[in-house]
Amino acid sequence: MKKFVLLLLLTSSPAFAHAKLVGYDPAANASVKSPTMIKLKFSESLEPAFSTASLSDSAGKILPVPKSVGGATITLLPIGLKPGAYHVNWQAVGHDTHKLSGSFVFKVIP
Ligand SMILES: [Cu+2]
Repeated sequence: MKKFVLLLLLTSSPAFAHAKLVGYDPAANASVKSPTMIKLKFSESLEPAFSTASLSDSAGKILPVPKSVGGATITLLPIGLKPGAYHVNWQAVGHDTHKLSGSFVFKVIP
C-alpha cells in the first residue's frame, strides 16, 4: 500500500505533468520526399483511448491514414503522399488526464 501511494505522488509531480510533444519526424516546416511514416514522440506514456493524430492536406481534407499509439509515440503510416503541404494535428493525454493538442506542417517535394 505504501508503495502505491508513493507511486501516485511521483506521477502527479509537476515534473511529469503533461504529455508534451518532444520530437517529431518529419520536422515542422521540413521539405521531404513522400514519407511512409510520421512519428510524434511525447514526454510521457499516452492514454491510447484519448490520444491521436491526423493528417490533412493543404485544403484541410483529413486523409485516411493508419495510425497507432504505443507508449509515448503516435505513428501515422501514410502512403503515396503527393507533393504539397500537409498538416499534422495531434491530441495527447497523459496519465494525469490533461489534454494537450497542437499541429505542425511539413511539405512533400517530388
Ligand atoms: Cu498534466
